[in-house]
Amino acid sequence: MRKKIVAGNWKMNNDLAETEMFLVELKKQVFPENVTIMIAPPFTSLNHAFNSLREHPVTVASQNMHQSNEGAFTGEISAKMLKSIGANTVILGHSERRAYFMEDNATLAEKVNTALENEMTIIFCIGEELEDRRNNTHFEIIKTQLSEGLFHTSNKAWESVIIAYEPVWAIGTGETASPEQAQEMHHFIRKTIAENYSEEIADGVSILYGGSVKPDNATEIFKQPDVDGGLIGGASLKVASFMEIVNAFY
Ligand code: G2H
Repeated sequence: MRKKIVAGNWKMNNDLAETEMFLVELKKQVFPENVTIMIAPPFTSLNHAFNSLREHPVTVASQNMHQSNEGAFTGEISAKMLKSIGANTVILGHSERRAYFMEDNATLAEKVNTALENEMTIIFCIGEELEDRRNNTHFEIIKTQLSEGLFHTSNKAWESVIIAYEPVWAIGTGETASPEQAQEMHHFIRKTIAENYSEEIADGVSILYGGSVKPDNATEIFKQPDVDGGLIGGASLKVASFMEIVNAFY
């Protein structure tokens, strides 16, 4: 049975006081046992969130990290720093990192290696742009992102990898991939993993959908056989809508 996961990617939202308000509300909730819940606050709130949620079944993840373990990289955060505050999970390759911070597949492959060396769990994001879908190159783009960023890893690495498929054209736009489009791509991703590793590995990997998931579309998306949950941006910022999505598995 694959893990069902709902992860909230806060992006550059919520200062410390807002984080605290969110956490107070979150800790009042009843969490379903069959869903792994994650939140990825900004760096300034990570330590507080981790300490606050110690007794609660919520994983606190980082939105990014640098590929080097230490050094002269002003403004960056290392895996060791994250682990020292209890953040053992990291989102890598989000399309906003790729687009605005020039993270290419080669850099992401290095980040993947560093995360694995540091025994971290990775939420590896992939997704095509609107142009790619219009040109019918979306499958090719996804295959390249996987092979250049991730497929150099060992079989064992897949115990620590979660994939998030986020079509760029659906991110923060209110536009969502249809459940059928999501299923089609998730199935393709799983098949590609099977071809490069094994059926067993592909069957075990959780593949999350991301891109304007909201309480009113989550159930239809999560119903798809190859969709194992979601990476949620805007709708994860309020506990009420986040929990509706957490409870959207039928
Ligand atoms: C995609 C998603 C979270 P949103 O970036 O990673 O954000 O749900 O706001 O589209």
